[in-house]
Amino acid sequence: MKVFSLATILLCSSTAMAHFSLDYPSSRGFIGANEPLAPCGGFIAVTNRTQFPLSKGFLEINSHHAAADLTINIVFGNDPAAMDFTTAATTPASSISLKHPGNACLPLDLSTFKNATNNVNATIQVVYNGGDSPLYQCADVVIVSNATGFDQSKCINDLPTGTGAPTPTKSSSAAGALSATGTLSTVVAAIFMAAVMTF
Ligand SMILES: *[C@@H]1O[C@H](CO)[C@@H](O)[C@H](O)[C@H]1NC(C)=O
Ligand SMILES: *[C@@H]1O[C@H](CO)[C@@H](O)[C@H](O)[C@H]1NC(C)=O
Ligand SMILES: *[C@@H]1O[C@H](CO)[C@@H](O)[C@H](O)[C@H]1NC(C)=O
Ligand SMILES: *[C@@H]1O[C@H](CO)[C@@H](O)[C@H](O)[C@H]1NC(C)=O
Ligand SMILES: [Cu+2]
Repeated sequence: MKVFSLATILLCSSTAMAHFSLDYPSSRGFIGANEPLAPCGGFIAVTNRTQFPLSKGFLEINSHHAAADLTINIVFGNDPAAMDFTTAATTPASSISLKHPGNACLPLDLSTFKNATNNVNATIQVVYNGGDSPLYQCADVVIVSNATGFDQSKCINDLPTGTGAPTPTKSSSAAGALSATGTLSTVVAAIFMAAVMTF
């Protein structure tokens, strides 16, 4: 496990290096030093909306901690206030435990959410905890049933399918939220981490 903590220190000791980035759908904005600022990493204004599919959507992130716990919240509406994010966080849309650094494609299926219907505006918030402090990124979206503008090719996992890509499991939450749990073996993560470090 030493390789994990060493890697974490190496990867996060530089302020120029992101702890994590939300790469798709487009983030409201990214400033590494501001990522700890809730609710959206220092970005308050709504930006261009990415079409997000009602069912079988995903978020693509790049994680720079050896392991991290993520919570995904969804706030419906055109211009949510900070309080709306706080409210949304009481019924998270998804919880994911990542056991590897690098690219990760996080499934997010909104089809069971009461307020998610065709042409509804929403903001997706990612809360990332890699062991230092909670970090925030947001993406403004429009939920659509026929999301031709959603780029399926952005779903990238650094590890081959079957060896630890995050997999959603239904939860029995009243909000109809999904949860997902990464199942990556620490052995594979350690090998991957070593490769990153020697690179
Ligand atoms: C938003 O979209 C418009 C139209 O596609 C584009 O002109 C503009 O540059 C975009 N703004 C940002 C911040 O991406
Ligand atoms: C869903 O919509 C209803 C009615 O518009 C609203 O009262 C409720 O707060 C919404 N729920 C969420 C999670 O936004
Ligand atoms: C969704 O937001 C866009 C601007 O981002 C706005 O033009 C549109 O009217 C909104 N849709 C609804 C249903 O309010
Ligand atoms: C989805 O949208 C595309 C482009 O807007 C359209 O060509 C296609 O017919 C639509 N498909 C369905 C099933 O509505
Ligand atoms: Cu960090």
